Amino acid sequence: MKRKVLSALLSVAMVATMLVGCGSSSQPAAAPADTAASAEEAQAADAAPAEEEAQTADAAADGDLIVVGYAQVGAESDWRTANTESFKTTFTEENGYQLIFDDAQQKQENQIKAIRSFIQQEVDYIVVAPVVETGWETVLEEAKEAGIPVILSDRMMDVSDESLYTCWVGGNFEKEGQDAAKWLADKLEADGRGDEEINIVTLQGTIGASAQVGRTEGFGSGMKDNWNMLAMQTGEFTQSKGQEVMESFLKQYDDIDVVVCENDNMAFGAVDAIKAAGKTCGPEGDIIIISFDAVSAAFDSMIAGDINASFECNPLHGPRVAEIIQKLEAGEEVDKIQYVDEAYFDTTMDLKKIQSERLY
Ligand code: GYE
Repeated sequence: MKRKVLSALLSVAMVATMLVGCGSSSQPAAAPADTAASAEEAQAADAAPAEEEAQTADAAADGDLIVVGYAQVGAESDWRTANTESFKTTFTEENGYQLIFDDAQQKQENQIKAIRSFIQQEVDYIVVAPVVETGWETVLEEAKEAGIPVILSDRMMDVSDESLYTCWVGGNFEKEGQDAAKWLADKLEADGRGDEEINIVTLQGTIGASAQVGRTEGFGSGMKDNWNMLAMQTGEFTQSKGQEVMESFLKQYDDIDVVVCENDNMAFGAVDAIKAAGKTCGPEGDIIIISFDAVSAAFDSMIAGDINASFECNPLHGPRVAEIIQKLEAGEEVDKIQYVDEAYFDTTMDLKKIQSERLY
């Protein structure tokens, strides 16, 4: 563990200073160089698989692995599963890391507990995909006090003091919402329905999550005068809750034209509810389904003719966060806010081909 090595070096230096009297200052800057060397070793290990195990064991024994605590949201969706997988396959011992993974089951209090436990374990870096945007100041202060950098990934935090985290990497949720509204306007126009009254319902994500806030606001900003948002309710980003909320929307409104689902899994639930109610959806059906994430199962659903379009949100943040950590280890600057480029997919495209080339 780098922090322990560092504090051991500091204690040795302090004792030495005390023995020789005052004057010389300690040089703890040696520690990051050690870690950079271990990262190179890890890369070399990648290149020479035969030596890999021995080197990893050495790194572990020397305490040279970079210890990363990841406070993950939960396991609520396909997107989340792909995101967890991305971290678990990136932050391996072979790559020079020890990953401490925590699944907060979509509860902020669990994430706060996880962060506190990472601080107690003196990890080198804390990575958080915050369930919601607000309420993080106290625990981030504690991490700062302990000198542990906090990297945000996926969802954002809304904190008064931005120096409480090192940087953030993720999708541009507001843009995704804007793109979805623009896609709908273009589609309605192309279908000759540009001037028609259009009734929309939205299955929102976890309220207060930046993925929910951004998508709701982004879509809202693209609403046309002849579009009515009949209702918006959270489906907690899960298929079962999405289905439940859609069932209740269908009971309340018999003239829904469009369902905006703030992730693919809620869209799968919505499709089930619509079919169970004897209605049709998708490109050949009565109700247009717009979704977000573009996970592989959403391609299946579009190919099956159930969902019209899915706006991509890339979950493969493991390598991106690793790159940030390597830069920090090398003493380099990192960009505070790092957006990932994203596209969208709809049933006018060659979805089978596109799906076969995607990683999630
Ligand atoms: O859209 C959803 C997941 O924060 C971008 O969280 C992420 C969202 C994603 O549960 O499927």
